[in-house]
Amino acid sequence: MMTSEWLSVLPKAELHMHIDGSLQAERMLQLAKKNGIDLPYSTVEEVEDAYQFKDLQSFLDLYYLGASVLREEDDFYHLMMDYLLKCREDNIVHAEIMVEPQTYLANGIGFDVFMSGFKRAIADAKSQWGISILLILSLLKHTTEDECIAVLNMADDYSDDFVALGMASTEIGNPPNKFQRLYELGKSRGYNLQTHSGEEGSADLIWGSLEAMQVKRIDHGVRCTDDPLLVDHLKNHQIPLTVCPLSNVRLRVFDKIEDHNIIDLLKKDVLVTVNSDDPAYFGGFLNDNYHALIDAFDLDKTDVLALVKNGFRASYLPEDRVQVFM
Ligand code: ES4
Ligand code: ZN
Repeated sequence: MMTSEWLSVLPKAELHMHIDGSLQAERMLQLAKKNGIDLPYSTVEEVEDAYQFKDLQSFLDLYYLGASVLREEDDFYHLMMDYLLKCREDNIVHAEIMVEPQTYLANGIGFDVFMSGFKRAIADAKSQWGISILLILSLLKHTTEDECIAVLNMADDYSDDFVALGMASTEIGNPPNKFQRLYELGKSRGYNLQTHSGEEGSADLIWGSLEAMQVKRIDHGVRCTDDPLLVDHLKNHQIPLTVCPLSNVRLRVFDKIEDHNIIDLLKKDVLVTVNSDDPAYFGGFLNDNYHALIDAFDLDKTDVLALVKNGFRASYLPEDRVQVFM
């Protein structure tokens, strides 16, 4: 019998989590009030009622609105600490967290403000209970390549704090070749390369991400199943997909969790991992995502362990650290 106790004590990794997507309704309302930001909601219920998304864009509009309440160093500290406390609850022992500077820069907030808050929270969590955290510099596909390069340059002062360069936001209309130069620069500066791809967009965009952006890890990637040759390629090269089951249902990539293809991909030996994406918006943190899959596909412990181990194998941890969890 697989109990939720068994799942919750199992050490896990999370590789696809946007820090702004972990901003919970209560914290959002508290920060809006403190910072004098007008939001179209005044109660937790009103915030959560607004989270009915018809596609990626309808989500992104509310996601950037939510993040607009973050202003001071302490706000970023609390945002990060709230998520790290959730990690402790879910027994996430290693997390690779996406930070999106462009969202904050647009509100007039500099790297020094948000990075100090994030780093202070991470240092506190490390000293209080011990957790492994890596940060991913995530740029936004709906902005220009020149803007992204400017932010990559600003991040030079924090290059020791970011393990990888990634991209999120709107993939349709913003194809991989738009960012070829950005990724060449990222590679030359030693970042691991990843990107969101094949969430709403087609398998072609995943091929483009592998070729034009030279990425070695794909966020989402679930549309790969439209192209069997691509599925073979992902399997043969063990290119990780950081899959987000509840997100995919909430953003209508799949109608219902039973239609999700992650278990088919797992059985085909594609390196799929389970993640929460934007847990405050999509109705669940990491363990909720595992539980949704366990219930929908009647998974046994062997299946769950395979998914959990994939989370470590697909991580940017050095091989000797990965082995600890095999
Ligand atoms: C995102 Cl689910 C998703 N897709 C693309 N960009 C994003 N940013 C935050 N969540
Ligand atoms: Zn994402």
